[in-house]
Amino acid sequence: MNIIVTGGAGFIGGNFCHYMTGKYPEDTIICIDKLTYAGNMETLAPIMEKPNFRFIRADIADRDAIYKIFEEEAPDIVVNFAAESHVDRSITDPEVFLRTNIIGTSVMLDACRKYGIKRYHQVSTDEVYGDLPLDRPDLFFTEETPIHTSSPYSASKASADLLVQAYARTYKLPCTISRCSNNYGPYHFPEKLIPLMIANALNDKELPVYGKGENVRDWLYVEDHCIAIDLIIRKGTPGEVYNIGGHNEKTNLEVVKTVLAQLGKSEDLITYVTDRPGHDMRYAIDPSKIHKELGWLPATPFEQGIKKTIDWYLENREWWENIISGEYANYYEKMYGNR
Ligand code: NAD
Ligand code: TDX
Repeated sequence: MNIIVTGGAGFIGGNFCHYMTGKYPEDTIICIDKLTYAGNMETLAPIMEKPNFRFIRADIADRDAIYKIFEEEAPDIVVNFAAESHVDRSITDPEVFLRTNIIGTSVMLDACRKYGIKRYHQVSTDEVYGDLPLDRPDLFFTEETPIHTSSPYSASKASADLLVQAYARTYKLPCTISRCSNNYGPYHFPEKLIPLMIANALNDKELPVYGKGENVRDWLYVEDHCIAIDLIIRKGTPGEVYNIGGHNEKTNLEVVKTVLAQLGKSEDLITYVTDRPGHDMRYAIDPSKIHKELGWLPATPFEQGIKKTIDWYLENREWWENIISGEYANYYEKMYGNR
């Protein structure tokens, strides 16, 4: 099979390309990525020479470029990871989120309609459900929870989901959607909580915790997300949404303290900074549908996953130090300079 993976030079898409090229030598993975600030060819370096992997630099919102790729590659399956993915950036500059996450998704869907496809899979997020209160630990997001977004990022991802559902119903396009909780693991860009805290701690820099650090996220090791998507594209029912989550809720402060403890660094590095505007309080996924229908369960417990992740950042300093020394340095100054 020919499988197009968009956004494969990013965090989760990159891990997915590693996973799929290793597991299915008979399939061809064609990675399409625009290489924005978040795309990194170093992430793909270990698989670039594999005979079943190809990289094409293209923008998913560029209709001509995408149609040409479909004509040449005749994909059976498309998995759309490509997105602007950082909530803080969406608050500062929403427009590019609308272009990539909404227009880009519509171009990918149109290409699938025009050239035909066995499956289109949209990689979405639990953030489309909004947030849950801290004092109701009994509440979880199910696939029936209404869309209720908070940030320009989540609004753009929810818009994309609605488009996918419209194409599935109106044009009978065989689509699936997955909505996953927060991922962590290797190749995670150091603007997101866990890799930022690891990098700052290793550099003895302050660890900026938003507000009181009491917001809760449901953390899933990235490989478990990749396994779930692989199951959905092969065995999931077209037209369905699948929630993916680890039942692994932690406050941000717990996560930050875990990172510091593992690195043997002092909690004095923690600095409380101005909260994110519109900051979602708690995300918590009910993954029972994907468990019952496809037999998926997370394989990596947090204690094991966070250790593997920290070890990876220790062993791959060059990967993240190159990022920090580049464009990202300017972004960091802009985002945290006056906080
Ligand atoms: P990322 O920011 O690390 O990677 C995004 C990739 O998309 C980058 O390689 C970037 O170059 C590429 N890209 C951006 N705009 C593009 C465009 N117009 N055309 C082609 N490529 C483009 O993001 P991530 O954390 O790996 O997230 C991947 C997907 O998973 C996103 O759709 C995100 O919404 C979703 N998701 C992420 C998480 C998480 O915790 N990180 C959780 C749930 C869902
Ligand atoms: O410096 C920081 N300090 C801090 O306290 C950063 C970067 C984050 N935080 C907090 C904000 C959140 O409560 O940590 C939590 C996690 O923040 P992010 O890593 O930015 O992730 P989040 O906002 O939860 O969104 C993530 O999960 C869902 C991904 O970035 C999205 O792409 C995904 O859809």
